[in-house]
Amino acid sequence: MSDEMDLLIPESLPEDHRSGFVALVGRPNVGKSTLMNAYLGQKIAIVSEKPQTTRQRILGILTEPKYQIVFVDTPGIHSPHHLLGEYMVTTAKRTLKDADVILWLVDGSVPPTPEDVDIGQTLREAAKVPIILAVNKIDLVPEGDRDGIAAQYLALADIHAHALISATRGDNRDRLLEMIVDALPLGPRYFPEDQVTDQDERFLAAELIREQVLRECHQEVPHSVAVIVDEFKDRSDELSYISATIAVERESQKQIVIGRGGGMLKRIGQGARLEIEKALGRRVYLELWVKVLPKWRRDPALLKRLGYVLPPEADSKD
Ligand SMILES: Nc1nc2c(ncn2[C@@H]2O[C@H](COP(=O)(O)OP(=O)(O)OP(=O)(O)O)[C@@H](O)[C@H]2O)c(=O)[nH]1
Ligand SMILES: [Mg+2]
Repeated sequence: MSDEMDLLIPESLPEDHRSGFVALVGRPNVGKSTLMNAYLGQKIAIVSEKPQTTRQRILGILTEPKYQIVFVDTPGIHSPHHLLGEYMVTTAKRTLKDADVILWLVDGSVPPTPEDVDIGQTLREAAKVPIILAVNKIDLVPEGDRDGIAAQYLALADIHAHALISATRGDNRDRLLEMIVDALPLGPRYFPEDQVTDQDERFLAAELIREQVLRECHQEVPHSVAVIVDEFKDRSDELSYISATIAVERESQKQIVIGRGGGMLKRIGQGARLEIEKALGRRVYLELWVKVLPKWRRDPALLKRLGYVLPPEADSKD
């Protein structure tokens, strides 16, 4: 071991300690956030049946005696139709450049889509680190069809290793984790061992509210929603007060989110309160408001105000 390595690795860690950033990338809805949450054993990133759930880069830090994996969950890569979408795709692509390992997740219950082909192309052009392919949702695929589907994805990029997994049921999740650790470089812990994410409680609360909107509302409404936490106060050790605004793009969407007699907003609030209480480990008093911010997804100033700010660029160009 070199002198330089000795400096990087504190004595308490084994000599072969591995660490690094693992970019979780793929098209929307393939199960990236589900897989990260499964490895962390808690809800770090919100999950929904609808595509384009994750909008920002979210870290999930898994620390074990022999390694520290920093998962970087990213928005699904797609063809964007507005500035928010462009922001999401750029965020995901920038993450590729900072990664030590790329974990490319695909939906094994369907053959590759044009978006998968494009991502394969991007990876062929941009990736300088090992790419591990995880063919997810195999619980939905008859055993005899699995290898055939995997072969179609394997042909799309230069793949270092691959696994057929089910993020929800657990098939091959441990095997995949071993592959990730094996592909990581030797290195120190980048984060304290008890830190699991880079998100603060305000961001988490906003996301858990948005998750309920995704669950309860349909068509274009979930995609037109942003959540801002206006106030977050600890009233005591056991109780926090949170006041948040659900921003939508049009008056008609506001009516849908409020619902008849306020019923929809009440359901969103009840669901979110339970999730936030679970995440924070204390009781929460949650107050929700709904406001129209016209065309916020196309407005650079509003995007910034809502917290959609690009992560710094690693290299010269996207
Ligand atoms: N059957 C099955 N469903 C899964 C599996 N993994 C994830 N899902 C479901 O797929 C849907 C999308 O999961 P997410 O984790 O939100 O997907 P994502 O890739 O993070 O999506 P974006 O954030 O939109 O890019 C959810 O309904 C999950 O429950 C799996 O292994 N099997
Ligand atoms: Mg996600």
